[in-house]
Amino acid sequence: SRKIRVAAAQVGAVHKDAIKSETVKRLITLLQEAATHRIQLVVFPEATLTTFFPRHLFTSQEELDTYFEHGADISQSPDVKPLFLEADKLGIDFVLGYAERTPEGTGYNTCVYYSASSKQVISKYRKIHLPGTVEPFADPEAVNQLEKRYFTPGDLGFKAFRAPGLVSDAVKKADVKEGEATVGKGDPILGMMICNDRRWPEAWRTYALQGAELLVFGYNTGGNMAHLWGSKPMSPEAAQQEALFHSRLVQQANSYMNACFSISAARCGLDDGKYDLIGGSSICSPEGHVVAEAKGTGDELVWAEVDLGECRQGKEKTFDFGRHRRVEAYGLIVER
Ligand code: CDT
Repeated sequence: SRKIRVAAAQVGAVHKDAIKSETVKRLITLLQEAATHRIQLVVFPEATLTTFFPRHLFTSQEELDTYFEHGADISQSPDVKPLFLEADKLGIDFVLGYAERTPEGTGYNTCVYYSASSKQVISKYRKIHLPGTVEPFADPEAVNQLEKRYFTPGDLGFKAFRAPGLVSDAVKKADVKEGEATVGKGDPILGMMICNDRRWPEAWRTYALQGAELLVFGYNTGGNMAHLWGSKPMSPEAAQQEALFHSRLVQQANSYMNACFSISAARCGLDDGKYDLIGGSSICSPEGHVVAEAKGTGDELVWAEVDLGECRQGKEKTFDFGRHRRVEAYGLIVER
């Protein structure tokens, strides 16, 4: 067995004028709650540190830049550093989504994996599937989604990585048997995505091809964005249910089809009392079942003990890629 204790730290409303250091205090509170359950890994949402600013059109670069983290190392950002120090103190790994402005001036929608046992960021991912538009919608009432304006598509690919310190050396050794398929051995293999990426099977599969056992992602998903989805007109309540349904659908289906656990963490609630973001943070099993889910749309820790050994069933049988995939038939996927 490869048991680890993991959590999604759902984060409720963060208003446009929220003070970053105050928001970080909320994240620290969630981390401290995680410690009481002996959680080893906490996943925070996409762009956790601020309101979901791509809904607003900024004409001032200076104002826009207040929503970004600057510099090469997020763990040294003055407002965010206390979160890293707390994780060290508690011995908890975490994934944090934030808007990154590189020293060269490029904007990315980014997340990092901080390993408490290594005392450093061991992996970084930059969102590849950027949704929305470059220009604001003509309808001044429509909520914007200006990610294509503010961010550049990620340049780091979907690179799986091993997270040290989550399973003990004893477990790692006990798990290795002579002649066994090369899944589920050593440190857990993880992959990170951000929000819209979860709707793209290519993202999941690219990680699964690297043996990923646990995929994690944060999201900001509008609850009433029929104009963006192109769906038929519906009531705000129905639109929110539909958005939740699709979010859950892609997580459960892709966890199953890629024989991996997944953790999704929502930024949710009503930003500025009017911009609705769905909740629904959850943890899914490799058989596609929801093993833990959020009850509300505020700050909430959603956690479970998961046995990564359960990925074997799918990886060695139904979705044993080596035996069953037919790559000679898939060419179009990378040609178009
Ligand atoms: N943040 C993000 O990627 N959101 C997209 C859609 C915009 S919200 C209607 C998502 O896939 O949830």
